[in-house]
Amino acid sequence: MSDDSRLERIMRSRLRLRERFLAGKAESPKSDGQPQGSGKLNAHGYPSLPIGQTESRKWPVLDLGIHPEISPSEWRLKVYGACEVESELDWARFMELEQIEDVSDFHCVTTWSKLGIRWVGVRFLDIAALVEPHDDATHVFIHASDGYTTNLSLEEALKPDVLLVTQADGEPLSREHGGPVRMITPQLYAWKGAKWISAIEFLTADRLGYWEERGYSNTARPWDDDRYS
Ligand SMILES: Nc1nc2c(c(=O)[nH]1)N[C@H]1C(S)=C(S)[C@@H](COP(=O)(O)O)O[C@H]1N2
Ligand SMILES: [Mo]
Repeated sequence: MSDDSRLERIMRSRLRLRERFLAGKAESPKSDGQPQGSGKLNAHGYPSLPIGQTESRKWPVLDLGIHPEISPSEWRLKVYGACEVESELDWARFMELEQIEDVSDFHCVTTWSKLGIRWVGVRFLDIAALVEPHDDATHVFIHASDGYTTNLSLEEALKPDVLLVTQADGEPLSREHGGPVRMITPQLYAWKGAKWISAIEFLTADRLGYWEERGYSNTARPWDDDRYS
């Protein structure tokens, strides 16, 4: 396939995914409806401190206790499942994708929130477009190098602030926070964002991840106090 037609297909896939995102937004009045919380409104018009959360100045480390040591040159991201083409990105290819700077908040279900982290990373949507997800793909299952997994509806994953980040507050993302690359999901509780991300799997039906199987909410909306199922 020529580079031109490949690019064209990625662009078309990107536009289709964007339509999916917009359609999903209209269908989820709960998350975009009556957000509960306090504090200044954030970029989405939501209170910066969701109901039941307290601001933390420090950024705590929370995980299963395994901190894989992965150098950027060793890091790989597999993208596969219900999609037209499969892909394996290395650091160099990842860095060629559009690098987004964004500021967003981080809400842990254990009630701390870290506000205003400055991130650099690549939009989930741009990575998804590379593999041209099938129209019947409804969810993504995220795999991490410590064995952790988490699941998201495709509509949530396609939100423009969902990034695979390599920097936080001007520094390379540290190993304990999931470096070299982790995902962030600012509009959901932070367990939906896998540290040490290793693979993105497109699914045609939902499949519960590590915490979702153990009683955490599948939808995980901080402004609905939507912590456990
Ligand atoms: N790979 C991996 N990602 C993970 C976890 C984990 O155990 N392993 N824990 C999740 C949980 S419960 C939270 S609150 C955040 C914590 O991220 P932090 O340690 O950078 O604060 O990472 C999420 N992502
Ligand atoms: Mo968490």
